[in-house]
Amino acid sequence: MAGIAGPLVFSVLLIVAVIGNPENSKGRKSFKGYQVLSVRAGNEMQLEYLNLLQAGPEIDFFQVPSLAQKTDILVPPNQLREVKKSLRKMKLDFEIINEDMEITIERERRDMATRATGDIWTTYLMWEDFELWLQEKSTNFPGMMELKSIGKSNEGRDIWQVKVAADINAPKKPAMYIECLAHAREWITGSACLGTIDILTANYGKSGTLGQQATLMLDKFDWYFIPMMNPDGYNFSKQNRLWRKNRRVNVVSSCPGVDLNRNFAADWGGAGSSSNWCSDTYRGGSANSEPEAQAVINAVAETGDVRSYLSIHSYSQLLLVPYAYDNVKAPDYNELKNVGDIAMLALRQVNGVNFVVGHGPEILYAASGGAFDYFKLNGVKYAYVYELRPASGSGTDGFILPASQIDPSIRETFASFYSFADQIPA
Ligand code: 0X9
Ligand code: ZN
Repeated sequence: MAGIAGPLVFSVLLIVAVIGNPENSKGRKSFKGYQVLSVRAGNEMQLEYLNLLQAGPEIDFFQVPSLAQKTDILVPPNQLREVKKSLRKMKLDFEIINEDMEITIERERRDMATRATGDIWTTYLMWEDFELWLQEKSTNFPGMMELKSIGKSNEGRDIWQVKVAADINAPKKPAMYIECLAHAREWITGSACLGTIDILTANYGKSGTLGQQATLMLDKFDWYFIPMMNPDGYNFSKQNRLWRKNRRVNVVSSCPGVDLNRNFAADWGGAGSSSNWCSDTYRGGSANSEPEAQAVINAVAETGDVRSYLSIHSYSQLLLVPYAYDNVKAPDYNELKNVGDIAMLALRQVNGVNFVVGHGPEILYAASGGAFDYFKLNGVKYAYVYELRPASGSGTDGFILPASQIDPSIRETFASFYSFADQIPA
């Protein structure tokens, strides 16, 4: 314990430190001088230290600390020296994978300014434009698409559900669900939902590969999308590009937000979640406490006969097979793993991008309260989590996926959705 004492004191200091939140001229949070360190924990003591660091309010963990993989952490400039010193003291190997996060964010902003607004294939649509796109698309495809508000967020925004069907007025078919943007900063996931809606509506009944795929998908199933599960957080990510949680106001702390992927009643309060409001994995006051989670739970229950629930996240290039909440595999794990392997083969065939398939707690970390575990526990057989591009530890910019990768990312993800539709019995 003596070895951990110094860093421990430092962690406590971190928790109590009052740290400014510098904003640039546009009211956006500035990440000037923030560095991303990629840290590898090799033993339990080092892991415990990372967990302590994570409890502090100002260090942003891009992954939950784990012995299974590297953890990328975002450190503000005024703590860099101390953090690096304490990591060295704990003999924790680390590598600086981003020298200044503000430069990365600024680059993205400049790049997006040069792109046509409203084109989901070449740019990220922010909250207003995202809603507008959904509304316009459903107006253009009234026979195939139904846009429905399934509830309101904490700040009163609609949580939209999009149903895409071969014939919207025909009797119901078995349902496939795809959920995106539970985590605000994972912008590419919103593109994956919108892109899939776009491909399905544009290609149903047509020839060519996409035509054949869209036709099989819609002849066999009805498709339901929750394209933006966390509209408040997503809207806020304009001001703070690395925001993750929703925007629930807390009465006893100045840290808002609940992690929606820790809030569901799937071993709620268990591994990989925090009771600390300021943590990025704060689980909320009780299971299913968040209106965004409730809306999705009710919508899925109302739809009924749901065959698959795909939670789309980023980043790391993974497909996670349930359960995530603990070191326990679903009884049909092997079957789901095989189906997932084939889907990721289809994904890889598009652009050669490799996704690793496996059990979350083994290849990533245990995480309770996740939406996909909740639906798996409640009778949806094919429940998975995607972690889209980029790969972790690849020296890239993590959540800030260049807009030039939206198009290829949508296409490869779509190919895997087709493969799931092809393999899953109707
Ligand atoms: O931590 C999460 O909620 C997901 N990762 S993310 O970086 N997008 O936040 C992973 C959820 C599923 N997790 C595991 N099976 N460990
Ligand atoms: Zn996520």
